[in-house]
Amino acid sequence: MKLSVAIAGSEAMPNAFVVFRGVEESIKKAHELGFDGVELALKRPDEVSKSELRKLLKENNLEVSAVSSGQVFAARNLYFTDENKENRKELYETFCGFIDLASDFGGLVNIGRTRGSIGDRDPKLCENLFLDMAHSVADYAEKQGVELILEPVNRYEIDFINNLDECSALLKKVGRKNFTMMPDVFHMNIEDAHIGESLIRNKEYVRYIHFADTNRHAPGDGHMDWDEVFNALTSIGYDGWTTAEILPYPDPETAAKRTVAFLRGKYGKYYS
Ligand code: LER
Ligand code: MN
Repeated sequence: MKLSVAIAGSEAMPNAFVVFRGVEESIKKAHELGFDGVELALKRPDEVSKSELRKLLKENNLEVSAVSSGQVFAARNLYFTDENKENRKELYETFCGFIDLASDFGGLVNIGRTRGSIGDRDPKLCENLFLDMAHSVADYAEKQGVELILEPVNRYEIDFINNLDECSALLKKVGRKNFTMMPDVFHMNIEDAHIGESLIRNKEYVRYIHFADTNRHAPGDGHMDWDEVFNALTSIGYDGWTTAEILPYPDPETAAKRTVAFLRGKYGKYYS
């Protein structure tokens, strides 16, 4: 497995759930502290220049693990279940931009809160709005060799697709090879009855994973059963990215250092 850390541009909102802010400084820090990659949490595709990014990654011997889109929802209020035509167009164009970026860097684009909520609307209508946008972005992504990864998110942040079973059921309806799943063990701790069993039951779709402890602090700083997480991932043959998407507590550097020390220490054999 490989270890990545979520980062964002310097003006990212507090709820971006990233460790470091400012792309250039973050990439340097991630390298210094012992990560293999960075997940780019972006509001807009043009926040980073491809040539600048390529240079920084090369200098720091890092990869992009994925492009994530939570801020497109949190800061721009764009989401898959929106009925408004203009907003849908803007969302589609934003995702095409992320897909273009991912076609050179990492090959994966996440859909977390950006799927949007249901609220008091008809759930079937919302599902159809989601599927319509999912098919459009999957078609574009397929041409670019990129995959979309849908993230189950806990009920306190969104009311649509909270656990892995719900996500798999929706992914079956999406029915595209390049549209799979990104579990986040922080959300799973709230929503899935059993983390290990749920990962195993939904293994067909598990493509990428977010790591945080139960309190969203660095892995090892809460009461997550990490043996269970690693045993389940090993049993399904998972050998991809594990990305720390945690609160920068007590400060970004300490949170990142504690993540690396814990995962490369106690669970080092999974990262060699
Ligand atoms: C939000 O809680 C989260 O986990 C992000 O990865 C998705 O927007
Ligand atoms: Mn997450």
